[in-house]
Amino acid sequence: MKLYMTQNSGNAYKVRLLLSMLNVPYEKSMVDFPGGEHKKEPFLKLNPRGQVPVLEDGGRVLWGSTACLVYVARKHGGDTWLPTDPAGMAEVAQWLELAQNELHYGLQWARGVKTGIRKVGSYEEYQGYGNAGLALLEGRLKNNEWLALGRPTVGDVACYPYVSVSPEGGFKLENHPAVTAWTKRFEALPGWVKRL
Ligand SMILES: N[C@@H](CCC(=O)N[C@@H](CS)C(=O)NCC(=O)O)C(=O)O
Repeated sequence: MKLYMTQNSGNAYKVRLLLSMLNVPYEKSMVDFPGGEHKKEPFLKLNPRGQVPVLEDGGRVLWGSTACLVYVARKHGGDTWLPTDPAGMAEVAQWLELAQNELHYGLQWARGVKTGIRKVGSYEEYQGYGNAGLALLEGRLKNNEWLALGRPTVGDVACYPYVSVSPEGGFKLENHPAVTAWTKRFEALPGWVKRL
């Protein structure tokens, strides 16, 4: 497998985490963001959205962290990280949904504004979405060790990266003790790797 990524991409980090936790060998292909490689051919053939991550496996090309997580989990993790029974799969999908909405457009974009990567949009609006996401996670994790099914799943993998760096976006994780404890539990899982 080949993972197209950048050093700073939290969405690519999700895929790196799962590949490492499942012990799947892969090659990293670093995309030159400053040089605009992701917005030109031939990269646009891999992902017409012009974004990382992209995963290539034996001629199959998948873009977007959710698709990559689903593929890796089902191909290498059996039912453990993403089951196929309707209720179990849907329970996990709720957290994939949160990761793609409040966490991405809230936590990540607020962080983008604070760190100067993102030049457009309203910090206050992003902060509102992000805080709504953190409150939702806190509510769930107050009484549950993991987001779904009582065990780590791709739901946790998808939510962890942008939560873990949310203080860089001005979010106060100390106000969310259950979320903080969950990040520590996640970091203790076998195969967990640091951001690059
Ligand atoms: N929903 C996509 C979002 C991907 C995304 O926003 N990737 C960022 C890096 S973390 C990117 O490539 N940004 C460049 C751009 O959007 O032009 C996913 O989950 O993979």
